[in-house]
Amino acid sequence: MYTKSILMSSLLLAACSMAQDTTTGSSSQMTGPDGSMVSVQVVQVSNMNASLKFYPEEIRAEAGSMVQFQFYPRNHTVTQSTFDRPCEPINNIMPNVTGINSGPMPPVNNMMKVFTIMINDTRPLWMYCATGDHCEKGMVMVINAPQGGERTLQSYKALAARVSENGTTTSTGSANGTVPGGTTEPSTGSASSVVDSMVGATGVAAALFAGFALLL
Ligand SMILES: [Cu+2]
Repeated sequence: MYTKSILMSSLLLAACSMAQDTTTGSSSQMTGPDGSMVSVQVVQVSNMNASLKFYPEEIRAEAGSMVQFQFYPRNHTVTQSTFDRPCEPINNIMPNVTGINSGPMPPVNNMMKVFTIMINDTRPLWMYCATGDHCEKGMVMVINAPQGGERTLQSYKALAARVSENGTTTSTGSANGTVPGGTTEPSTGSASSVVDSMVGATGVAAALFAGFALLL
């Protein structure tokens, strides 16, 4: 019924007491095991109209906070790329980076799937949907975009749109390990880690409860 594609983060939430807010881009608070509050921001992946967008498309997330992607029908993914190569998994470009990748998240029995990541630091996380041509059509978002400079959501989206024009779409299983010069992306490690990936019943609160119950 659910897929739980990993894994413990360093944070194990024993109890969650939260004020649920279902509005787009909302932030909820959860109580961690040490009693401190953990912030959880929600990003909608598509919506009830099946639009090819994230809501919101740009957020800032502090280190130690969490971001939960909530998947609306149809099948979408949340996949990390580099800024320079949108629509391509970051580990195709940088083999030493695992990268965030939810994999396909189709709805099951009309239940919403969620995918939650822990933000480990505030380096940029450029994200896209790897389903079909969704990325090229603008289904991209960024967490902690650089302040100032040219690496903006708009330029990332423009690069993504050019992928289809060039016909150089993502190749799966690529052995290409070339790291393009001049990149400012992290060369090692990841700015975030996956907390959980599963089907939730009704929104963030239930989803988080379900997820953490699985960990106990
Ligand atoms: Cu999509």
